[in-house]
Amino acid sequence: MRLSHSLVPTLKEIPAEAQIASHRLMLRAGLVRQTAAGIYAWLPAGLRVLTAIGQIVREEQNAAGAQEMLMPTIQSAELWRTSGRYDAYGPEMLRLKDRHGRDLLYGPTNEEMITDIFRSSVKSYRELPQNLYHIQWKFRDEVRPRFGVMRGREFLMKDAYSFDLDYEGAVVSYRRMMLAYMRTFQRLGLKAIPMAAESGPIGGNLSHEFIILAPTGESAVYYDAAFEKNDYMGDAFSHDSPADLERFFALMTGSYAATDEKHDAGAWADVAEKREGRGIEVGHIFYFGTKYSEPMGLSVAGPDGRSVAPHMGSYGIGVSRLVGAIIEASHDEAGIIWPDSVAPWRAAILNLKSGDATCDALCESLYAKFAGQALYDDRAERAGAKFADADLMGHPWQIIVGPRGAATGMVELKRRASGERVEMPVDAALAKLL
Ligand code: 5CA
Repeated sequence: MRLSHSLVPTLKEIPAEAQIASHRLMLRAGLVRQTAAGIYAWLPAGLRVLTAIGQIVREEQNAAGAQEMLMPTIQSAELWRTSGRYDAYGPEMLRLKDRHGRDLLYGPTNEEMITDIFRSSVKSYRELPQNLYHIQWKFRDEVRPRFGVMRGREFLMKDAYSFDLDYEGAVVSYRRMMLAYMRTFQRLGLKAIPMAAESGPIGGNLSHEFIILAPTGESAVYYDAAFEKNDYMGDAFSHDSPADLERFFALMTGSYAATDEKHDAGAWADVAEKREGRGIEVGHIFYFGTKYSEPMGLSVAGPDGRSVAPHMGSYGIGVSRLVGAIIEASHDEAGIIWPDSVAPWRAAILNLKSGDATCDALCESLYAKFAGQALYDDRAERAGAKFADADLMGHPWQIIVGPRGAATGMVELKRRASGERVEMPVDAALAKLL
């Protein structure tokens, strides 16, 4: 993208309405604009990040054997009455009426809908287990939407739903998702801690939240220092081996974490080294057994011919929240520091003298080689403004092209995370980045 003709409205001044770093930086870097309380438009740079995160989530869900589908945002109230949640959900649910006076709602989650779809087509235990997911917008009419996309009213969630014949099978599905989650967060450049959780209105009795550590996180978190080692990830565990998954789960739940230091004093007794930090919840998984399958009449023929209600789980990741969470975990005074895996562009090309024939030609040839993976700052701005915007936008690499170097085919390569700048021939810079 050429910055001169792009909608990347960066701001020098600090937006007064934003209380936390990620919200300020998302507005200042031109990623989003608020269109109503807790509702955001994703501008081109922001959408590229959201898409990159969604893609990593998708790849890890697929690797764990989950099938992608897409369910609608608008749901019928009738469906939610069959589970009893239409009345139970409360004012967080956005209720609508169509022209015939029928009650509809904008989905806050999809347990009922997937149960209904599954019920109409799956008849035998031989078709189990299955796991289905989608990445779709949700609406929750939060009392206090705040912190930008971290607590929005409309937000993008990946939600997956597992169906197993029995409890033992459901536990394997649950552990498989936990492994997929840890790999997902690792690829996003985040340290995540699975923390046993209350399951709340979604229901069930086996539930974990995934908390990522960020100094400005919403809640305090106390955790075993063992979580800081990420060496349990790698390829040491397979999604296909129940024994591996059991070992992995034991490792994950063998260390303790809680948002309340006083909670469960006994559990802390075994913790060698207790750490204290701040955290942001980026995912939440639940096993809830037959909570939906039974009242909604989902049953399959079991091995002995008798019908059984499948055991279910649901697994959420806050895809749009992750954009803010990653920034909370990775920024400095100058701006965002995108991990390579989710950056909107791999590099920015900074033309320090737009209009100079040598600089322009070198930048154009570089830009062409990146095939869409670079943002070209071709604006008629002074160098200082380009440096500031590139730091603010957080591109992992900056390729700085000035008239003196360009004359001899030299550019400067800056790594945003370390601030290190090295002068090198243009081909060497390309070889390093492509
Ligand atoms: N049905 C289950 C799992 S699919 C569910 O809805 N779980 S949840 O309520 O915990 O939401 C899943 C994830 O969505 C959360 O971990 C959080 O990361 C994200 N999320 C929830 N509410 C919001 C919100 N208001 N704004 C942004 N992200 C949110």
